[in-house]
Amino acid sequence: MQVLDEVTDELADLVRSASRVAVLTGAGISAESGVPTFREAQTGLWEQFSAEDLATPEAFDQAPALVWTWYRWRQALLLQVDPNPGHAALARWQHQLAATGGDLSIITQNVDDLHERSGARVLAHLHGSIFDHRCVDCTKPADLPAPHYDGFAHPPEPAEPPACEACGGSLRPGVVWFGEMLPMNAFDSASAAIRSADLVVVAGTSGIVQPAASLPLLALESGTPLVEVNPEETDISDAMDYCLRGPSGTMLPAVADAAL
Ligand code: BJW
Ligand code: ZN
Repeated sequence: MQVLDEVTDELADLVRSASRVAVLTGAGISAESGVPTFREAQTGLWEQFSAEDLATPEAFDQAPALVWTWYRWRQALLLQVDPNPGHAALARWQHQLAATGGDLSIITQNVDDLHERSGARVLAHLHGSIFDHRCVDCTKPADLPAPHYDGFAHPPEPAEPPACEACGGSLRPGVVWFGEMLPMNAFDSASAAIRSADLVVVAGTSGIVQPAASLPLLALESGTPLVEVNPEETDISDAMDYCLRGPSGTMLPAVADAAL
């Protein structure tokens, strides 16, 4: 494994020769847009909870207003921020490969839509979307207006989730909580993209949460090179061929430029 603080000629050659690229992204890629990562300390109403405490079906059962308001506030914040140069670099690289008969598959654990807003197509949202809602009882999807919160200020108090129009059950966000299955289609298409890639990039994830963290390791079976982009060492750094130690907003544009 090589730990790098810039794209070397060797890595640039590898990137330039890759025509089928799979990229797994995590919360770190949205950090430079002003979105807190999952394992950062919480503030406001949620100060005494970790995000892991809140992202469970049990938390929603026991404290629906607290959990619901957390998601509505996070939606509000997302609506007030923009994609950053890391998202833009992946979109640019994806368009460039598509124009030359190649492919770049974005597989994200993020529930935000910042890849899409940067002009990229996302193959798989492994953990769902924060902007989708469905009934906990009858599973009917529901459209809601944008939240009235200011995402840069904390709500003063928790609000109860709205009721489903069809059955009166509670609405919940369309995300995947701990202990829940990932959407099968997303997981299968992500596995296929990694198995058929000739380069796999992992950006902005701690590599802690399964089964997403194991997906890039499928590349080891075929000897496909693995590149990590992260300012910190992670749980999956040891499996990487190259670790670019720096923020994705700087490192991904450098990687995408090398592909030109
Ligand atoms: C930067 C940066 C910059 C900062 N540039 N980088 C096997 C072993 C052990 C446990 C399990 C196992 N298999 C399953 C489990 C249980 C569980 C699990 O993995 N637990 C772990 C805590 C150990 N997994 C599940 O429950 C999954 N379901 C499942 O397995 O179903 C099958 C099953 C069902 C029932 C019984 C048994 C099996 C579901 C997991 C769902 C995860 N959902 C969440 C919440 C989504 C909704 C929401 O957003 O609220 O997804 S949890 C949270 O973690 C979120 C994220 O997508 C996910 C990953 O986090 P991520 O993206 O890596 O963020 P961080 O914050 O951890 O890291 C940020 C990184 O960015 C850091 O490395 C920074 O250094 C870096 N960074 N600035 C680049 N500028
Ligand atoms: Zn319902």
